[in-house]
Amino acid sequence: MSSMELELNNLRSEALKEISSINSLDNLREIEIKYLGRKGVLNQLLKELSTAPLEERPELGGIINQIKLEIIREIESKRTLLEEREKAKKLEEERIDVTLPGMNISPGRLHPLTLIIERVEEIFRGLGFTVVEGFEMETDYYNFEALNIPWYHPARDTQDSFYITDKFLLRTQTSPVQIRVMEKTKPPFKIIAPGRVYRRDQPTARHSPVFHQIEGMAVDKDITFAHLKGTLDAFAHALFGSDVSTRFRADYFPFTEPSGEFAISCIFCKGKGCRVCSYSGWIEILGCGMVHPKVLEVGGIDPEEYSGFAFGMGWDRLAMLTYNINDIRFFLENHPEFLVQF
Ligand code: 2U9
Repeated sequence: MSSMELELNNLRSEALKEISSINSLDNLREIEIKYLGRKGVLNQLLKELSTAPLEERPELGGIINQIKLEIIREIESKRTLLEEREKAKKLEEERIDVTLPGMNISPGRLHPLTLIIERVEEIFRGLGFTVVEGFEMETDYYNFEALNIPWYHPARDTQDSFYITDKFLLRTQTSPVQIRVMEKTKPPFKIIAPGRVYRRDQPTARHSPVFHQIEGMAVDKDITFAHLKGTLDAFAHALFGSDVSTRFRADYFPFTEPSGEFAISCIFCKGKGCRVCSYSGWIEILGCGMVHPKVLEVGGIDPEEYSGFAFGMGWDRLAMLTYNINDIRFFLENHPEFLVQF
């Protein structure tokens, strides 16, 4: 073996040793440049070949090329190995533990007033009623005049209502909705009008200047007080259970004649008497009556031909009874601690 061959042999084993000890892709790239680069060791050797004796050149050239191929092969297999290792390391670092508990996302929920109106609407839809809505700002004609509430009635006092101008105010009841329906609709019709209403009351546990009502009205030929009683009985039994008793007593409203108040037996003490029912055994839940002939007439309906019944109830109060809530202000304050309970 010539000294050149010996040198090449050493170079070969040194290169292979170097490659086998590498353990990063960066180092591998350095070694690749060192041996195989344009000015690398092997190209340098090929260049130096011109200084070797002519007859030895083909053999030496062959050996150099073979070493070159061997180094290329070793580098490539090392690269594959290191790339695999890097990929496995990355996968390990990014591993997700699917058994970890998830984030606690609390979903939104329905407001207690919404829950109540959904049930009430469902009951009245079942009885053939349609749900209608109107304006929260009204004229004093629709809010009072058309409802047979005279100018001297205390409710019309500016102390009791939120007037916006002389003529416009925030509605104090949802009744203007029914007046507008009467003007536009030829009977028969049966409607309920749920909505927000406004009165100038000092906020307390039982009063809020902003509260909600559900009113209802049915107009047809030959509507009688019996239809009113049957409808309200069916409603009370559907909402509070078939075992509640109901009671009608006379009352007075300017827009109905005759008028009544409707009560259910106390749902807390079953009529025995408790704090909620003031030891009477009864809870008044709404006012009602036969639509006053003057009101029908104002709405463009002939009271000789048609009659109707109407009723009105406090929507907030209904929710307070159902969910045993003792302060009406909770409905508007919307504290999360309150709302999560429903
Ligand atoms: C028209 C004709 C008649 C609706 C009625 C009541 C009796 C009533 C109140 C009870 C407590 C509402 O929440 S509350 O303040 N309502 O007692 N409402 S009859 O009568 C009407 C409505 C519209 C055109």
